[in-house]
Amino acid sequence: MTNSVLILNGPNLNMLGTREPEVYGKLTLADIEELCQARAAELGLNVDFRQSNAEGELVDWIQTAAADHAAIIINAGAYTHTSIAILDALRAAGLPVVEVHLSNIFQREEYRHNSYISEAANGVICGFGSKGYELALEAAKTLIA
Ligand code: CA2
Repeated sequence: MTNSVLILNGPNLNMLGTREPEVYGKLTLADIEELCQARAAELGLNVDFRQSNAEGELVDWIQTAAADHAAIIINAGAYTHTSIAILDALRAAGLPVVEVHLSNIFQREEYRHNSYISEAANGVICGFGSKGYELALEAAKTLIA
């Protein structure tokens, strides 16, 4: 049984740290990956941390996730609010799913209040900035056990 967690990041999250620090924090995505690697080591997990701006690439990664990973953590960025394709892939993956968002999407524009992803997620963490990724790893550990 693998202890590897696939952490997926969607469109524009590669821009973290360059703009809108008041919404998304000051850390870059590389900083967040470092936090995840450190927390995962404490939890006895391995992390495979990826980002793509392409919806199809995210779907491809979800489709093959079960071969090498025990759980998926996903911040699908704006695809959260639009992508039935990612929802369908997550449903078919057969793995525990933790949805994470840096910002509290419910405090923001109405079009961010709906998440298609949530229907396939065991749970959702939002509004805690980069700490949410660490919380998601703890949740993933519980779901894998
Ligand atoms: O709060 C989150 O984590 C989001 O998933 C972030 C997405 C947004 O579309 C979701 O509604 C909520 C956007 C990430 C884009 O981040 C940027 C950061 C700096 C500069 C440009 C974009």
